[in-house]
Amino acid sequence: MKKNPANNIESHLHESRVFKPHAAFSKTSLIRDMATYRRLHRESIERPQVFWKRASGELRWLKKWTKLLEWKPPFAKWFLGGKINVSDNCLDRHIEGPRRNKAAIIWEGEPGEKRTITYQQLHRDVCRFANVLLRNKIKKGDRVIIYMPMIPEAAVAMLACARIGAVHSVVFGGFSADSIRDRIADSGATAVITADGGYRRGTIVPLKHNVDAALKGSKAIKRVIVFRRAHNDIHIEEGRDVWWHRELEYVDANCPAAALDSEDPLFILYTSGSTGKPKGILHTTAGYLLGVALTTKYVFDLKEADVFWCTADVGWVTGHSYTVYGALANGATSLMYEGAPNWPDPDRFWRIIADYGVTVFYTAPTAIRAFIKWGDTWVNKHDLSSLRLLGSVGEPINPEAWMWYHRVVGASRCPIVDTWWQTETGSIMISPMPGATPCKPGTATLPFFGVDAAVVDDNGREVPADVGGKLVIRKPWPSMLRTIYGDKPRYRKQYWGDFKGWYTTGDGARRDKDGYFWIVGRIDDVLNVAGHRLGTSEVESALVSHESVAEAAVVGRPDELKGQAVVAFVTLKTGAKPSGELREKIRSHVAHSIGAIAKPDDIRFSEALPKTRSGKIMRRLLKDIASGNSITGDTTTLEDFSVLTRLRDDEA
Ligand code: 7RM
Repeated sequence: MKKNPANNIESHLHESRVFKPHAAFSKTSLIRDMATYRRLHRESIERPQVFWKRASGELRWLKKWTKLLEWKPPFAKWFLGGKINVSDNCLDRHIEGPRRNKAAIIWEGEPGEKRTITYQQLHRDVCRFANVLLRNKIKKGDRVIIYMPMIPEAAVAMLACARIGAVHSVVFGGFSADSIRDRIADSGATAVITADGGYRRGTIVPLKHNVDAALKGSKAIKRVIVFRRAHNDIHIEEGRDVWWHRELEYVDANCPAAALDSEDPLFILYTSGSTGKPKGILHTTAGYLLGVALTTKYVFDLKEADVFWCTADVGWVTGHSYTVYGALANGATSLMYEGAPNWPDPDRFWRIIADYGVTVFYTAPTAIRAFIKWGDTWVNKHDLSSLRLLGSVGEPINPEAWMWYHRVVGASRCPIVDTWWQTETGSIMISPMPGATPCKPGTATLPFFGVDAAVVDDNGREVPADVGGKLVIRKPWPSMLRTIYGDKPRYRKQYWGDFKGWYTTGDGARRDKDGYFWIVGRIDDVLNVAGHRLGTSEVESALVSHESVAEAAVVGRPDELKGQAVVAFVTLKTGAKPSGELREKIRSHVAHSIGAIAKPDDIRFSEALPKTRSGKIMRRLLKDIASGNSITGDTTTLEDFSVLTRLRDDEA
């Protein structure tokens, strides 16, 4: 254990397993060794002009940029003077060559329909739908809400907005009417693109119905365009609502991509703030596109024949950056699946991988922990030998889950890229290079090109190895957020308020002796036990490494003696039964693996944990429950409200 004079976050978990990339993988990869990675990373930081001039040459510019960066902290502009179009880069330039008839999107609906859409077809669909937007008086700069199921038309709608310069704001299809209403109000949107319904766990999600409820009593939305997906009964408001397929009858497929400014807004995506109203994260055109294009290429080591499956919904930033923009900018084949991973059975994902020969699979730790819970048999039933690379994003991946993913899904053959980034960063910031970086279970390893990441104490000094602190980014990067839509003061304060000119991520981290970054949890969630500051992820990883534990979340509860007591919410694997004895065993297991200081004072068994739709555990809500307080703050991003009610009923 390290001394802790500067009130830093302590680290108790030490992982010694190292997995080097297999020679066969490295041989054909873009970055084959650490020397190459380090040389390029150094160049990107020390000679950004050289690095970004070369990198930006991978995009098609309608007019070349003249100035790389204008940095008036905290406001950045990248690639000034350039004209470019995201949809042109994702579509038009591919159809001029051999990718014309390559699959751009392979889609499977939850009920089982299959569609393959080539680049040429997607281009045509996007052009026609862009003309539908124009016909409906949606123009450059207008904000458009997209509230769709995971169907190719969600991508078509996004790309069509991008084509004409309209600013999309995708609202996750699982969100309620309230969330839509808030986002319309905040963004000043004038149009909504939706579907009648979508499928989730065998039932129809009534999307159009939710939109109607959201629009009640408001005149802000002039047009609702409805795609027919589920054929459920819906109401059409004359003068406001139109059918997607009917509109297509009036347009042709000729729609030149608008020459947009590098800094023209591309989209707003709302993320829940810890309190109060959601924040509209604003991304612009050229820098964002370059960030996602470059990270997709290098982190997933893309090959022309890959079938790339990022399981994230397009309502989440990962869906924007990797399912849609990053994949298509690279001319890759992107797989989209509409429904739940356990519908009709817990092997749906593995079935899809086998059916389509998925080569690169990118998912979240929350899903991986669910797969573990459901059992290996579901995975082993299928031939997953097409897989060559696995990815993880969204939370720290517990070493236990990493090992399972590696062994059971990857057959000990596939590298795993644990990618750290945020809605705000736009693209992956910290990740292994799969052909070069030796991996350790639980760390996102090293920064991507152009990323100057550091772990610092409250005075902004870098902390020594294995001491925790705040994760900051010390230089602007092309795909960074530009502001919080309509709230510059909040943007300045939230992200740039701690250290002058440095971006505060809000995450706690430590670096090990090899310089690898280990995310220890959100700074706001750090526990303070008898003067020791502990990140949540190490304690949770210790819990998850117990054979009966599927998932865990730890929070602090005020304690007179210790400042905070550690309360662990634990869900058990199928077959394990809650008991006093098991509780004691788990407590000792934690004490044994990371030390007595982290031993939970209290373990609460629960069937589920409160999560966001993207699978992140909402510890803030558990904190309220653990302390016996009423729940405060925003709960609109909560996946399943009944989880909270059940957790509270357990208290009674
Ligand atoms: C892409 C995304 C961002 C927050 C971030 C972290 C956590 C994401 C990892 C991770 C550890 C990772 N955007 N996070 N990836 N923590 N290791 N590989 O998730 O805006 O929704 O969330 O997610 O706390 O700050 S997000």
